[in-house]
Amino acid sequence: MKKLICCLLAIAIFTAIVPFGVLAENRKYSDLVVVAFGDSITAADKWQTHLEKQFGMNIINAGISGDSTNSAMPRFKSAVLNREPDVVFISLGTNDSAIDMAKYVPIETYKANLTYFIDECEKIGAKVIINIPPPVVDEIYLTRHDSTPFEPYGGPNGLVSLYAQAARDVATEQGVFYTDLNAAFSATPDYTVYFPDGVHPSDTGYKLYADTVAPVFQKLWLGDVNLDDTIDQIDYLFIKRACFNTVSLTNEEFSRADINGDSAIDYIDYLLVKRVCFGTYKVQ
Ligand SMILES: [Ca+2]
Ligand SMILES: [Ca+2]
Repeated sequence: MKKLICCLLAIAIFTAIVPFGVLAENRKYSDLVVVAFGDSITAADKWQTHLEKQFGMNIINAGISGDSTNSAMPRFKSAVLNREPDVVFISLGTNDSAIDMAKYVPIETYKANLTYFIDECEKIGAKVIINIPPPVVDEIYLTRHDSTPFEPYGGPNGLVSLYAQAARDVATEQGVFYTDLNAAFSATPDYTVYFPDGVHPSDTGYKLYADTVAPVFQKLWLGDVNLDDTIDQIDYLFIKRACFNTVSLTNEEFSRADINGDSAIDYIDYLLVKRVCFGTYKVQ
């Protein structure tokens, strides 16, 4: 009997002290399958490189130059879904808005295509981030395009702005995160310096692009300390134990545990995650 009590006591102490993660190592960003689905801005593989360094992960480049949501549609299954991704960046829209060209996609079709992409990703459990189309520089863009079809919209960038808003609307309606690259570039003192050919970012432009995407990617996993796609009592206990210094978190686990983003893990973080578990708080 004494032996049994000792044994039960040992188990109780073990489960109280030893964090669940010791038994099965937590997933890391480097374990994720991340796909960037897009056009030439993605095909250049530059904004992804910054993120790969920052998060220690690989991003599969599924960008094809010149693609709109229509022309990318036939390869969506093979380039994205068949890879069974954890995260999909969808970065399309600039080519859709090229109203003077055959690749033009009307805005309602663009919205329907984005909605389809999101739905299909969610069916296989992939998280989606919509990268909002960045602005274009009219003066340079119009050296290669006929200005007439753009006039009702105040120029090419006026039309891109409508597609940017359409993408925001779809993301909001579908409840997925988006990276507002259009707003980020437009908010700089002179965004035109970032687009030497009027459409594609320069190296500093790609850095700004990546710096805008990074916090959104991070937010995608906020609260999910062990990166198992669920925020539950395991995450709560990780945060609580980190708070009491009975478990040490890696840097990336720390960033996912710091719910309120104040660079500290304390009772506010574990109370917020507890509320997420009970459905009374949503990580925004
Ligand atoms: Ca989790
Ligand atoms: Ca915190």
